Amino acid sequence: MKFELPKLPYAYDALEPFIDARTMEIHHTKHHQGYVDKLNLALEKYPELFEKSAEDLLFEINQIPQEIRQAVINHGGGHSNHSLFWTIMEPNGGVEPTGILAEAVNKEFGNLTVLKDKLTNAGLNRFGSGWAWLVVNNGKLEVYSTANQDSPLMERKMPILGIDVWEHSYYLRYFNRRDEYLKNWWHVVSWRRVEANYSKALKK
Ligand code: MN3
Repeated sequence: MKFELPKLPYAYDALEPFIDARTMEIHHTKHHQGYVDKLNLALEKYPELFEKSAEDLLFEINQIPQEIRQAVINHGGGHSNHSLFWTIMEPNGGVEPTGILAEAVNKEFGNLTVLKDKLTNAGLNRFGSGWAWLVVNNGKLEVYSTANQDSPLMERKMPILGIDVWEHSYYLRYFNRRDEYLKNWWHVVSWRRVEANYSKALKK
């Protein structure tokens, strides 16, 4: 089955004022849709690959035919990364985690503020376009960033939180001020969903 653009779990204006409605709409209907369309196009010659999820394609990236591998990295990555991104944001977000994620964060980073600073810096220091990530790597939490749409899944790391730092995710409201976007992004993070992703990632 061809890949499809997932519906947003909230309205385009739900994350205002931190992320504006116009940005959300263009980001979802143009950028994310573009990754979905180009992923579908790339797989046309290998229709058996439509049976896999984008996540499986990325996880087994070395088994993808050479001629479409970079397209799967770019557009499969774009599809997978954005599908995660929409779900780890929510209106009235920022409610701090209290369960197993909070425990792991305190153990590995000291406290949540340290983790947020690390993620913010990962996003700030990513030159050009890319993502800041909180991943589970061999059962442990890790912060890092990737360029372009490169997915942590290609390195066998399970992404549980990703912050899009491509300019298209903030330029209309914040212009060149990525630091301000990242500071405000914490108002929309859904730690509840990140925690659910964490508990799933531990089982893999
Ligand atoms: Mn994006």
